[in-house]
Amino acid sequence: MPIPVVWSPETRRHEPMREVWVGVPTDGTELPQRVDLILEATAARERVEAVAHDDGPLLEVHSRELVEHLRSVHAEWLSGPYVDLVGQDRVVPYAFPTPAMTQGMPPTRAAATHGRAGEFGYDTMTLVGPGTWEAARAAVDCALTAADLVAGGPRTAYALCRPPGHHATRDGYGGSCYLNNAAVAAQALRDAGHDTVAVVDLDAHHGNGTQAIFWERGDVRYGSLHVDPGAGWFPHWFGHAHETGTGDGAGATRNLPLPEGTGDGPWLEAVRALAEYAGDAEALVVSLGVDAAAEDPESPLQVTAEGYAAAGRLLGSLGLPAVLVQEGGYHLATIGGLVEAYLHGHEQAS
Ligand code: SP5
Ligand code: ZN
Repeated sequence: MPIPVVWSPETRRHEPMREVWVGVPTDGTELPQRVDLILEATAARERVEAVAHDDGPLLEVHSRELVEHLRSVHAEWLSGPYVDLVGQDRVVPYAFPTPAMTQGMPPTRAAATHGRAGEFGYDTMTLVGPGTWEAARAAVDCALTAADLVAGGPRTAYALCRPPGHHATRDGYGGSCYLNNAAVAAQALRDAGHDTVAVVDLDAHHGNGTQAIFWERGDVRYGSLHVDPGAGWFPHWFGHAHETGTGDGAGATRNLPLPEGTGDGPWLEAVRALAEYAGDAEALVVSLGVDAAAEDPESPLQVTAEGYAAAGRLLGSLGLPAVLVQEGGYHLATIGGLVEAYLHGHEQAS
């Protein structure tokens, strides 16, 4: 059955402006055009506009503090002295209450907006501007609407989420991600009665946020293949093979870090291993980042469109109800084709 595309025009409203990387303002990579390029490449498919959902499943995977911060912080920034003082309207943290500073002492919430920004944002690359909240919240509605479509039976739906989500933790945002769309989809599938859900993350980067959210849970498994953080790649501190979960989640996390330059052969070997790992779950969420592609400027993996199609066939052949959630993918000339290649492979096999 052809896979429908769930989308929202609101997801275009987030404009990253720039990413501050190692102190240098670089151009934003996670651009609104990504939505239109993917819509274009999937134009033959049925389109479903996302339906507004309440915050239910969102607040099962994120703290209310993070959600309220993201909802209100941009207006607060505008009402402060920042636009005049610093000359730009994006919320950007500059100091972070990490253990290096707190040393076990409980920090008091910062009074200043630019201080509080560092309590929720964990990097300097992920700016909050006008429309960021509306886009991130609309992306969650895309994921939830897609989950509604598949909850009834063995059907697959693709959620064209933007901004992406897999780096967003329960309490924090970063890595171009604000709200964790894939985690929300997994939670919604759990709430719809699927006892075990597997998240398979194909994005070139490790989804530290999704891993963190389900770290102590056995009912949602997380499996990821990604460029090895041990070779120097974001998210640096997470994504190693020795991270396998704890408590009820012991053994429910599986990381397959790959060397720089990995191409279709070994990449698909890893996808096969994750498909096997996911196979006996009752429902599937795929974090569909297409930044592992050879052309992508943000990762050193060398996967082709045929590789993504083959990954689709491997995961589609599991025959599970599946929500496919857009994550990264930054090479504007090819992202649409890569997404379509995956969707075609998945539906062929399922
Ligand atoms: C969802 C996703 O794929 N997030 C990617 C986050 C990783 N970003 C790390 C960026 C590091 C350097 N970027 C240089 C940008 C030049 N414009
Ligand atoms: Zn990525």
